[in-house]
Amino acid sequence: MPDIAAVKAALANQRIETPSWGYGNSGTRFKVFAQAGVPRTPREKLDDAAQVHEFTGIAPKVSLHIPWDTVDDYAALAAYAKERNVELGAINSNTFQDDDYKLGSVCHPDPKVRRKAVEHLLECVDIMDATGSKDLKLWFADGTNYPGQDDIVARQDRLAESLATVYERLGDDQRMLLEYKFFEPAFYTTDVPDWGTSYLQCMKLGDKAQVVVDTGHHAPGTNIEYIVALLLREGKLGGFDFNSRFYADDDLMVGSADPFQLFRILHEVAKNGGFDPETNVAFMLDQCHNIEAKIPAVIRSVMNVQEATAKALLVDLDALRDAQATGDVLVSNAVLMDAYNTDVRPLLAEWREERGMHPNPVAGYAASGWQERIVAERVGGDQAGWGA
Ligand code: AOS
Ligand code: ZN
Ligand code: ZN
Repeated sequence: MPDIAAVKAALANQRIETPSWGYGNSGTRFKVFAQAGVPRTPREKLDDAAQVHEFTGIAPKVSLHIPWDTVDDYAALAAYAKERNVELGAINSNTFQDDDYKLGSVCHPDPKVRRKAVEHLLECVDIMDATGSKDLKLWFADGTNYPGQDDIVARQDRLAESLATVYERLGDDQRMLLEYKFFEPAFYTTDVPDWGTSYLQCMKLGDKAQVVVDTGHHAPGTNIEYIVALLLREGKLGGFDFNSRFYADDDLMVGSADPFQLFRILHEVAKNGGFDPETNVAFMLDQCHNIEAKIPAVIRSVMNVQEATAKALLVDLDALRDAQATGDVLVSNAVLMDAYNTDVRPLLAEWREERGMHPNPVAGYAASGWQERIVAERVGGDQAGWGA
């Protein structure tokens, strides 16, 4: 069995990035349910993210979304984050909330619209320079609704050209992470629908372009861990947008719909070096908490990833390899299931206590008084954008 001290040491290296938009009000296209105490400014989002980090110990980074998190002085925002014991993570671009983008952004048939979209992406890199962020995370709502509406290959060419311009602008230690999603908002074609398209675009761009796997962006039944294993093998897994789905891109708490799938994904990550700092996989959440309290939901999500990680680290890889080599199907499967069925909560409570933390982050946060304070002090909270 894996050595528990080694498992605990590996857990100490884990870093999960939480999304600024997860702290704001969000909803569906039918209704946004406003909650008391939600942040009114990017700084207040950072204040809340700092609470998540304080009670979990593994969530020191916060992703920003531009223009939702626009401020006058990004360096000052990064300094504010540091004062709160967190730091700014990926910069997420937004080329999907402007009338000009009705027919697409970086794939739009009109070069003027493409230029506008690229200018926005370049501005995001400027922001990265100011904040010290290393990752530009790109998701494009581009696509078509009707057969014949536009030329599929020409749109790929426009995408490649637009991305190349932004790629050239990246600093040596900056990356571009290209997300894919097989549907929504377009109904017929989507310009980056799957990992293959993202991979092909990234491969042509170079080493600083990698694929992001958003766990909510696949057709039902897709074997996501298989995609993860292949991308790790190619050195092209840039990161995750973690969330859960029952039907579409639900953006529910990671590990809530299918904790076994999360375990299987993290097993492939663990087995294929994805937790090694050199591999540089960004473990991000991309969630919206429409009906549940936001900070406790983010804490719960971080804990769900941590629990699945602990189980993945408990897989006896030697026993697994032996069983696989001898073709012992039942033992191979049993090795995985033994790890998955282990209750790691006592181990994690002990791990937290060893670090001077509350053994139960949800209870620790509830007892802290922070929720009561923000409900009393903040009036008129910010909207996250929507339930994206
Ligand atoms: C959209 O479905 C993607 O998941 C993006 O990551 C998006 O930018 C994010 O959800 C915030 O809206
Ligand atoms: Zn996403
Ligand atoms: Zn999404």
